[in-house]
Amino acid sequence: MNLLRDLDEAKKQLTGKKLALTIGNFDGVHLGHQALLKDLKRVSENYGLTSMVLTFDPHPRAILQPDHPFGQRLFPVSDLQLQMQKLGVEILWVESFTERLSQQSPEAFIQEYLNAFKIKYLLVGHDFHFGKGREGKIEHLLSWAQNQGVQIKVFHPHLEQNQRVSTTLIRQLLLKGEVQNVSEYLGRPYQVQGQVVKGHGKGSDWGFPTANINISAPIQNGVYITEVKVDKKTYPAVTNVGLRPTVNKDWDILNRNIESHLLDQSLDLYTKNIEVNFLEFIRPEKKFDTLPDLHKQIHKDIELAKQYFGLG
Ligand code: RBF
Ligand code: MG
Repeated sequence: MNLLRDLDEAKKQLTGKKLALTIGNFDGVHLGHQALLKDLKRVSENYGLTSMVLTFDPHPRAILQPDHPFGQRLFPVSDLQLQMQKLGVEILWVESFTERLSQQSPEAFIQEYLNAFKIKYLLVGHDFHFGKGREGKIEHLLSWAQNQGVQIKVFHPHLEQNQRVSTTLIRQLLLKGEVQNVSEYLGRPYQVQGQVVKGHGKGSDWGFPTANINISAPIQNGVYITEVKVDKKTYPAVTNVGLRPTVNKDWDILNRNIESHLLDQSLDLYTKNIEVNFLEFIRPEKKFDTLPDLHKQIHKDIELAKQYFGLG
């Protein structure tokens, strides 16, 4: 897969290429996105076109609505790149989303980003908008396409178990801890990645060493059955997401922590980069009256996770 980073690079690399293009955020590359990308690939193969995805980073919402609760991406751009590659996309163009781009009229966007290229097929989601204030609508594209001889396809929401799959749906499920449903809509588990930092080491003292990462993730606080990937190996685990109210005196909201205990392992993962895949929700995080109560519960959580993995 070829990676493009800006308009100049795109102009240089795409001269003479006939394109099957799609434009969008593709945050999460969920099953709906995957269906659309398969259509892009099929059409490009059938008609001898080069398949290309144009996407933006940061997510336009982060610039347009900085206070929006869904400002944060579900998955980083590096993951988007990986998924696009897996799906056989030939060119991925990640354009910087800037103030300037956000102020561009729909006409200017068409002029600068579409007319510069030989687009034969343009595939967009039904809710696609572009240009300043989301003023650019699919109707704009349809009349442009008619003049240019471009074929346009508007992709309708993908249904899975009678649900329209969308990034918003996935976000809502994550905020309820429903990670099993999330996996079904994503086609893979929700995951976070980060570098293991020093905890206060109490987990080890209490017989359940943990690997902590300090990243914010748009997921419900609670205890989950997970898989932790590190150094290309996968370990069954149990993970607490939250504020540790039992031990944290002033429940520092900013100090949200993702803490994983690897089942039947005693690895020191300090400074390693780990990936936590969320498989099942066990229970919400809770403030216990005493430490022994907390420990008893954590040992129950560990037992439940072991049963899930058939670890007796
Ligand atoms: N801390 C809490 O205050 N409440 C919890 O419900 C809670 N559940 C946990 C479940 C698991 C499986 C693990 C590994 C940790 C949990 N913790 C919880 C965090 C716990 O307080 C922390 O691991 C120790 O303080 C050691 O850092
Ligand atoms: Mg720890």
